[in-house]
Amino acid sequence: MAPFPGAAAAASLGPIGGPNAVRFALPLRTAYGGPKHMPEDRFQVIDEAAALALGRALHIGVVGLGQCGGNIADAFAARGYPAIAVNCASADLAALQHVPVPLRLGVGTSAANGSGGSLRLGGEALREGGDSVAELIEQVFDDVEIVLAVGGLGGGTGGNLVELVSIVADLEFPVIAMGVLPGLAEGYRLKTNALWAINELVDAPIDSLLLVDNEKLYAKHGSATIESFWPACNESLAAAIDRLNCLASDESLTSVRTFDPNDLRQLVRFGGMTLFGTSTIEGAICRDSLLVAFMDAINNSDMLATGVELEDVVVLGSIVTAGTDLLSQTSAAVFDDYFREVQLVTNGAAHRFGLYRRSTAGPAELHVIAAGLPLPGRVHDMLAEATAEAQRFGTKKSQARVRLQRLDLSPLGVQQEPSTQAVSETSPPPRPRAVAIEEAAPLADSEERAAAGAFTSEAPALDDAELAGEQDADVIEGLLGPPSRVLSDDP
Ligand SMILES: Nc1nc2c(ncn2[C@@H]2O[C@H](COP(=O)(O)OP(=O)(O)O)[C@@H](O)[C@H]2O)c(=O)[nH]1
Ligand SMILES: [Mg+2]
Repeated sequence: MAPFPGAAAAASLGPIGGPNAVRFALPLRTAYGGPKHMPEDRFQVIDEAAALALGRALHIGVVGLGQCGGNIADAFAARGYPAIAVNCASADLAALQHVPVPLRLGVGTSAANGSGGSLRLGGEALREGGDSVAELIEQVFDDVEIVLAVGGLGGGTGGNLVELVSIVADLEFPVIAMGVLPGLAEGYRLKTNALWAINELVDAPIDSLLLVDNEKLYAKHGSATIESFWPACNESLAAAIDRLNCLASDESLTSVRTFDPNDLRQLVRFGGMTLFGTSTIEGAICRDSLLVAFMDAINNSDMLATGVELEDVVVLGSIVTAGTDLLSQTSAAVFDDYFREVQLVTNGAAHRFGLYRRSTAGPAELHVIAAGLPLPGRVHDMLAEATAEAQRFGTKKSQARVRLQRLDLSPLGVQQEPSTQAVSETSPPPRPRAVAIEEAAPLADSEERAAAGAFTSEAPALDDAELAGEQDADVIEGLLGPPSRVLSDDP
């Protein structure tokens, strides 16, 4: 499916530096080690990729915070959207493929190190680099009318999305905050960060809140390989938003009832939480099949956090795309009936409608955008999960044996001199003395050692995006007790 004219060209854009790379009118500023101050002139993104973005209904600029935010910004950059990545971890910035190098901004004094899951460290880095972030946004988002600010809310960096949002709002851009929620298994530290971040966003100067649910993304893309998993998630997220944003410019669609840019603009700026989804209309287009698809799009989003009451929807848009065959069998009264039903189930939400004839075959589709919503049930469930997990961990920690226990090696014939020092509660145990293991044959090579579980220096290659947050949280938890801003620092 070609979502917009030139989509193929956008898709073919290689990594930065490739033949179609985004070009800049100015010398490139590297994320680290580059000039401290931005050049006076504006960066001019003059590539065809940027021009493609202008074919959309809304001129959206994306700023990604932290690893997750940067990766999602990268997926938008691949589609030609102007996109900036802000992070205090240089490795995360270096791993991006499509955000132009000059638009990857390192913040914080310990720039190379990241925030290690700490909201406090991430927040300090972002405040310290706030002026550079503002400067870059101003220089790059010349034609942008609305900014999508995105971060993984469980992250020490991305969890400070409210700071980024404030920077963007101070520049007088309307801003949609897109927060990514941790999945069910990501642990209470990440969930606690995310819940804190949501509370901050509730009071922030945002035009609307989008909540991506990683649990949904695990379900949708969990069979992808570990390396392709996040790219697949982020691409499908960017594709879904881009799809809504270019309905009007899709050459395979002909308008029967136009859903114009202003309809979209008003919906995404309405306030509260915004939810969108697409559902297939099974069989013929009739009142019931439309209504089923409508409910499905709102209740079963495959990406966003769900758990809202239909009667909480304040404004909504629905857009139907269908082939000529299906449309020629559908009476106008069907849509009228559908509007009435939606009126009933939403208790009177304002409804904007679009209908497009498709030149391609296949079942009809319904795209729904609902706005003005309260925080979804998923967030309330997460609060309950995090509370239970924190209590469980607290109990475990209080019962855990702090001291490691020595092994009894006598069955191996290993004699070990008994320690002469008494081990008290307060003094650390004495260092074990080296003992001669005369009977044991030396292990021949590293493979044998590995098989015996000895001295393997290589950790299994785990995707740091997958695991770092959780591991960091656990390590920090074990070492220091909960350092979270929520639990112990200034809230
Ligand atoms: N959807 C999505 N989630 C991600 C991605 N990378 C990390 N996450 C999630 O984002 C949250 C924060 O992690 P991370 O972005 O690494 O933290 P930060 O760099 O400190 O902001 C966690 O819940 C991760 O599972 C990504 O590329 N896509
Ligand atoms: Mg990370």
